[in-house]
Amino acid sequence: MTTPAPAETASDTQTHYRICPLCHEDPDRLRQPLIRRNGRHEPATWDEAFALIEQRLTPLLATHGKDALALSVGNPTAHRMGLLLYFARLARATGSRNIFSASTLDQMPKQLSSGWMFGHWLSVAVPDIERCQHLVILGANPAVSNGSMWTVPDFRGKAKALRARGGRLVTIDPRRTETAQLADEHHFIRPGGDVFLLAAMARTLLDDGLPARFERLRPMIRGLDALPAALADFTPERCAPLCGLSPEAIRQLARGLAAADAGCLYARIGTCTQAYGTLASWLVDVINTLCGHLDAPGGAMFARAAAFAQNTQGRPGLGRGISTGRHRSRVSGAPEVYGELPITCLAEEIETPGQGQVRALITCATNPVLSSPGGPRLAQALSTLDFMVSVDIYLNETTRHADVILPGLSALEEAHYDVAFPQLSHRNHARYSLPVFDAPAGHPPEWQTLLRLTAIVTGRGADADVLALDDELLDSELRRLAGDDAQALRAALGPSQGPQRLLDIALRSGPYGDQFGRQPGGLNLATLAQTPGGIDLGPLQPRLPELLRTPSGAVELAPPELLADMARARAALEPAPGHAAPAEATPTGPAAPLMIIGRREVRSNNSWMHNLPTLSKGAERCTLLMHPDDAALRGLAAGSLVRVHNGHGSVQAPLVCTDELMPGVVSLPHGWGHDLSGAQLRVAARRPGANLNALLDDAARDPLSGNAVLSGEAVWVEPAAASASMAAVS
Ligand SMILES: Nc1nc2c(c(=O)[nH]1)N[C@H]1C(S)=C(S)[C@@H](COP(=O)(O)OP(=O)(O)OC[C@H]3O[C@@H](n4cnc5c(=O)[nH]c(N)nc54)[C@H](O)[C@@H]3O)O[C@H]1N2
Ligand SMILES: Nc1nc2c(c(=O)[nH]1)N[C@H]1C(S)=C(S)[C@@H](COP(=O)(O)OP(=O)(O)OC[C@H]3O[C@@H](n4cnc5c(=O)[nH]c(N)nc54)[C@H](O)[C@@H]3O)O[C@H]1N2
Ligand SMILES: [Mo]
Repeated sequence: MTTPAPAETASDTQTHYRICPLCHEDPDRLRQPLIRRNGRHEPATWDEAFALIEQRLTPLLATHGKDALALSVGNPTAHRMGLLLYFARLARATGSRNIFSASTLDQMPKQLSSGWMFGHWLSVAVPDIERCQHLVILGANPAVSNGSMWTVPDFRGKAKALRARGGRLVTIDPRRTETAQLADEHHFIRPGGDVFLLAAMARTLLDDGLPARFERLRPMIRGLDALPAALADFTPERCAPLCGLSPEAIRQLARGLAAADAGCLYARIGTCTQAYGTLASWLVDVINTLCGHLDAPGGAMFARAAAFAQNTQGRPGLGRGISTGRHRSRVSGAPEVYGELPITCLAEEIETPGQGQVRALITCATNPVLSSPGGPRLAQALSTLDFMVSVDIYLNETTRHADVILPGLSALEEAHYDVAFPQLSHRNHARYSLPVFDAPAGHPPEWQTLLRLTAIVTGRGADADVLALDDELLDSELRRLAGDDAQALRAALGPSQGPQRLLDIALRSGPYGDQFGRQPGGLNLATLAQTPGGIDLGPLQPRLPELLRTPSGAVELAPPELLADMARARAALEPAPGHAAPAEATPTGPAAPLMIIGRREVRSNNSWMHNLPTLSKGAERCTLLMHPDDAALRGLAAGSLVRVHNGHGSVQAPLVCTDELMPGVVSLPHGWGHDLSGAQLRVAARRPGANLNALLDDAARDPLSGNAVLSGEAVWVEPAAASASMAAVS
């Protein structure tokens, strides 16, 4: 299933990229809707596309009910104001329980543990790096990723400044990453072993006695008393084999943090995408709290975002908290978390007949055929759907299954405000960017496309007046928020519509806002738009207890769900009678499995930037990294093509030998595998790379958050067929 190489050369394609290495100029980026007819995607008008959606979706929903329509939304949504604000409206309007997203391939464990501890899903503590003197980074590579659940532009510059002022940077990762190369100290960790490292660190802190700095937090927290028992079994000695760090190193990491006046432990995707993701995410905040670094300058602090932040709304210091499991997935019984089900449940929900079976799907800015474990299975399932719509800018591995593809505008053709990221920022700020180019005539912005889909699924039809619908939705939201003042607020907003209007409301009613005139000089969209570089709202400020929205009004240090889940980790600690501990039992010979992890790269963004010549030229990036000793043991030559396989799949990639990998661990980046027929990604197809997710188990999840396990799956590596190997090296 290989797409034939296109006739044009790389230099032909490069002439299309005069402005910037964004997809704006990519000739493969879709500029009009596509409809699939007789297995081929053909250009169509917007009216034809929406009419077909109405014609197919309406009877399907009438016959099979709301849950027959699933929605799946992906990462670029977070970077487009219209998508983020209006996808939520569409999802709500469908009333479907089958809502999926890339969050369960990513940060759901951190959102869940933060929700339980602080009362809201986006109350996530981030390092105050500009004042930090001791930063420990676990399972994250901000030098490449630019920070995640931590908005921190120019991480490199900030890391260097931290060291220049005498601070210390420590990294813990199965790979000596680009971030590790900036650090004073690096430790390897066994993939999936974080909960054991963190529990042993927390136990060390309790054993040592908490620093005086902790006393500031004591009156604001609940559950401290439950920790000693929960952590009792997790001695550094028992945890060491499971995490791969020595007991001395574990103690020293805990004591280093406790001794620092301004210190912070930051952990990210490496600690989330594993079977103990929520436990690990929680223990990170437990450690920061026990050290007294939570909510302290230079420690782990909370942003106060100018707009859209739930933790700036409602009654300060108290709230309903969060809940999960309001419904469960039909086939596996996975609990709903933050309104979603795990994306790795989507395939089985399509495959399994019965009441509530998923028969239709709307995808929005997501490519789960490559980005989710079990992608080949999902692709097969998508091909059996009765109807599929993709709101997407490419005909790719996922959208090739869609009956209708509805493309958005290029990022340069729309205004932008980051709805989510300022809530996770290392510094408070607000920035609004105006479009660089006018939108092409007749091409609706994505918020209007999503509203038209909303109109269709709510029975108003494809010809509904979407601007009237926008007004209507706004009015009902204003009534809910402002009650009797709704009319006055509406009048104060003027004639704007869509995401801009929502942004204006959010800014004006936000913590720096003009409060619709009651706070002269405060923020509104008009003033922000006049400051193209954005407005610096200053360093992070302590926010406890005001930020909290827990029912108790305290930081919940020991949520019952997490205490209960510690039993799983405890079971892994205790070797079965007469057996060696799991880590010690791991075979080490040439036939031994290796543990596979992923990797990010500056020139690649998940699965969708491989079609841009500027980013894809140069050395092959989809390579398998392996420690030289592991390669020697298996007789594998550096530069050769190797086959990586297990019970889930088999892929091939060129081998790179490097001691930056922990022995026993191999690394392959995700988002590759552009050799599936029916996609139109002509540059990417030339060097398709291998799909890491074809090797991962789509049934492996963190039971609390539903997050997929992406780290530590066992694989075997052997030389690929000799003929294929020659082709790859030539
Ligand atoms: N093994 C492994 N798998 C992983 C990860 C990992 O570390 N290891 N990382 C996971 C993470 S953190 C994430 S976030 C997910 C990402 O997974 P997804 O959310 O599925 O994101 P992508 O695969 O990048 O696909 C993005 C899609 O959005 C489309 N798109 C781009 N811009 C726009 C736009 O402006 N509008 C619209 N409508 N569409 C647009 C692209 O064409 C593409 O189809 O991958 C996850 N998968
Ligand atoms: N250039 C670029 N930037 C990106 C992206 C991209 O694809 N390219 N993706 C964006 C997205 S969607 C996200 S979510 C963020 C992610 O941002 P980061 O969290 O910084 O992501 P990674 O670079 O994948 O770093 C994860 C690290 O965890 C390590 N790791 C793997 N398994 C384990 C484990 O079991 N335990 C521990 N402790 N570590 C482990 C990996 O070796 C890797 O170094 O990046 C964002 N930024
Ligand atoms: Mo992500």
